[in-house]
Amino acid sequence: MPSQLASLKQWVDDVARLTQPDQVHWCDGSDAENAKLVELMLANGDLHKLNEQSHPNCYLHRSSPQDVARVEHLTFVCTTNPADAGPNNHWMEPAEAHAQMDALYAGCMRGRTMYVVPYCMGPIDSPLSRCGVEITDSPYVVANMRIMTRMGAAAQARIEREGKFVKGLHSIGELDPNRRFIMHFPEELSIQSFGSGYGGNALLGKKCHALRIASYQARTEGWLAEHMLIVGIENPKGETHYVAAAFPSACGKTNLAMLIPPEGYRRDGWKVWTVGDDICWMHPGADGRLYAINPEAGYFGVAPGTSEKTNANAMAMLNHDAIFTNVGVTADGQPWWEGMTTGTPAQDWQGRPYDKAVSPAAHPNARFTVSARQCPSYTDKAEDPQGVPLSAIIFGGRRASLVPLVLEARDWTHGVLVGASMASETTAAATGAVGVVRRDSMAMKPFAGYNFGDYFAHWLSFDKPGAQLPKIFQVNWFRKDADGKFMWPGFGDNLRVLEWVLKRATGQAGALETPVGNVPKPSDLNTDGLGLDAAVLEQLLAVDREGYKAEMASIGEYLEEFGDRTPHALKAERAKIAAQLA
Ligand code: GTP
Ligand code: SPV
Ligand code: MN
Repeated sequence: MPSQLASLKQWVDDVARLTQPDQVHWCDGSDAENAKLVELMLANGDLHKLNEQSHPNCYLHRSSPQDVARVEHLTFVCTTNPADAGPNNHWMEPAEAHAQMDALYAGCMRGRTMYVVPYCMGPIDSPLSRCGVEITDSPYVVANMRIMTRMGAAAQARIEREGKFVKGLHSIGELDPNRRFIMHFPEELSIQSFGSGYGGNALLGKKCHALRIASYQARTEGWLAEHMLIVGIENPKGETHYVAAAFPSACGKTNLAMLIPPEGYRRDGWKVWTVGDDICWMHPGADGRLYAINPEAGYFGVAPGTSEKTNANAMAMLNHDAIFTNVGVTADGQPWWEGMTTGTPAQDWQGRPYDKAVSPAAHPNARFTVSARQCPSYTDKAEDPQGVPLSAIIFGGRRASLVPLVLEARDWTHGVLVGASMASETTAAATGAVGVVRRDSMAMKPFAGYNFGDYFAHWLSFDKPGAQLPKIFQVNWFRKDADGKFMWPGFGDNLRVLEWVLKRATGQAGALETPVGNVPKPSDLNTDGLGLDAAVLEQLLAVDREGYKAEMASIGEYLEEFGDRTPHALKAERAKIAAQLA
């Protein structure tokens, strides 16, 4: 139903005048509305029905082959002062960006329906949640937003009560990579996206709102919007501790968030609870602890590599009511991707007969979209308006060498340096080269809506009298041996590392102190039943002093990139460690 809120009505009218749609549809989020959209998309080829017996209510979407990932080179943060966006972002002057976007939007929805999608990021009744409205001409985007956010009438009602919302305008345009931009105007709380239908470029509640705009808002309001999973670890005593972990795109958040404990741990009574798999909003509570909510309501997860062996919880949630984007299909219409242990692909992600020599069955960044509630390990705590208190924060990345399996920061300042210094190999989640090591502070390089120097200072500011901050750690599941094989088994066995992390956070485990942080001695980790070679474990936990001398020099250069905005305390912390290594 059209809104009575004047500012919302006015904006929708203005956008319709600019884009000239045939019709305007206000989304209520109902089942009936979704059924109509699915019918429309089956008819126009946006969706293909998958096998109803094995996968009821599941659909395949094949995107344009030129539109399969985020486009960081076309993503801009448009602040009045370029220094506020920082060297970590592409910047465009706001008036110029608006002129370019207006030219692209002019008449772009002729012959199309314009959907008005009110959404709430976070539980509808949480004071920590924030709302937005996305206008889009893509029914695929509407169907995804319905799964990924609290979308429809309830969100609209909250927006009308609050009178405040983030404005997101999206058109797929012609899906032409040369006419594509993802623009952010943090000072106006608005987003404008054109020319892509892919997740992070088009589902504006996700990276554009919940990270780029929200991180900017969070800085002025005293909280943090982060690219982190949130997971609860219940020990055999029945105590649950919550952990938030930042890993760059396609570096293991979804998998860690829904981890299945190894056999021995299960027998002893360990349980893992999923709160969120990609985004975490953290606010200091009255008791000084940090409380986290997952602003999303679904998972937009990487399909390749997901299997009964690596992530059985994900496999279980993908049997019904899911959208698959750019996966392969079997002859009987079941979704298929690399890493699956059963089935044979008949067609690849572009709908061609599968030929291993031509293309993998699934695009390396093929994705599934599914409601969070379908995950067997999902917990009601994810719906708690207060959020969950955090006991630890973990930073991690893909590092074939140098970075040990796990390392504990000495204090908050050191932890912020560890996060700021993160580096990781690039993945297929963004277009461009894969496997190149780059700095990716807090896994937020593509997502921070403002200057990283200011962002580091904001992180440091949480360390104040009365704060009961989580302990900070770093992990690396991706060390490789001389043959290029992963040295650590990963997945479920990562719980062995989380056990040490939580025992350290509560003062119950040993460690070896080194200049770069505290690492477990081999005997501090539970390796029962793992069958890991002692020499390999020793290598995984070793701190390579020579390697770290070079790393610290490189981190020093990196911190200089943000000039005066890099906090002095961070530079001093780095210098102290470099001196200890020398
Ligand atoms: P985004 O959704 O892009 O933010 O990615 P993510 O961080 O949620 O990554 P995800 O959990 O989807 O994992 C990405 C890829 O890494 C998948 O192919 C996984 O199978 C693989 N992976 C995840 N965890 C591990 C691990 O512990 N070890 C190894 N070797 N691979 C892993
Ligand atoms: C990521 O790239 O980090 C993702 C997928 O989680 S996207 O929604 O495209 O950002
Ligand atoms: Mn992500």
